[in-house]
Amino acid sequence: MSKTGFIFDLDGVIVDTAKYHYLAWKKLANELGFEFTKEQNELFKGVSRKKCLEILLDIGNIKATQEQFDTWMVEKNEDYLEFIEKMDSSEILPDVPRVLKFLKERNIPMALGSASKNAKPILEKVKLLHYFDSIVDGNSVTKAKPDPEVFLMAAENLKVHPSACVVFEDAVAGIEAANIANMTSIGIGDESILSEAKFNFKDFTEMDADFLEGLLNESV
Ligand code: B16
Ligand code: MG
Repeated sequence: MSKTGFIFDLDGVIVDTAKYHYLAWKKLANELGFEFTKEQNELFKGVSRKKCLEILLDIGNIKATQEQFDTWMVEKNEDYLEFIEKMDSSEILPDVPRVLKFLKERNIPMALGSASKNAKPILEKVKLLHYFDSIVDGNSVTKAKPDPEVFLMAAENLKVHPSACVVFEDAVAGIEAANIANMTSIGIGDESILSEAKFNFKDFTEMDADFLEGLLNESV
């Protein structure tokens, strides 16, 4: 079937916000008296803010009251937003604009499907918001990936059948969500980690126009 709707994850696909999430979580961990490594931050990719704090507190072996938990969530996000404030178009990952332009020129409906509650301001900062017909983010969904809710909602908003949708994802849970939604999953990143994806690319520089044409014309 030819593919008529395209859904993009945000962190790890369009921009690398993981490094800012890391710095903000590390600051909180250090304040609470323990270390948080870049390797541990890998567990946080594609995971909701609340779930991330639960994992962080497990790492530090810290029991929190509900009030402390809520305070730390706010504190981490405020620190994260300070980094976001300084973002500009130079932080867009390689060749993302080329792919967005290619699809836009062909009037292909496009959506964002992200766990982040900060997705819209980030897209505004890097000046890519205008490409998207729909933004489905952490504010719109109740179930986290690998639940397919985020992508099914995006398909519905685009008015495209799920089986005619393509999803670009950098997280294992996101690939799983796309597969459960019966969409064409495309892994962006390490192929050995994203092995469940239908197609794999290290990044968008490896994805040529023929491949994209192939998706549109049902020849791949
Ligand atoms: P926020 P994605 C995810 O983005 C990040 O990968 C993950 O580390 C973060 O915790 C989550 O967004 C929520 O972000 O705190 O901004 O709501 O990959 O789903 O675009
Ligand atoms: Mg991601």
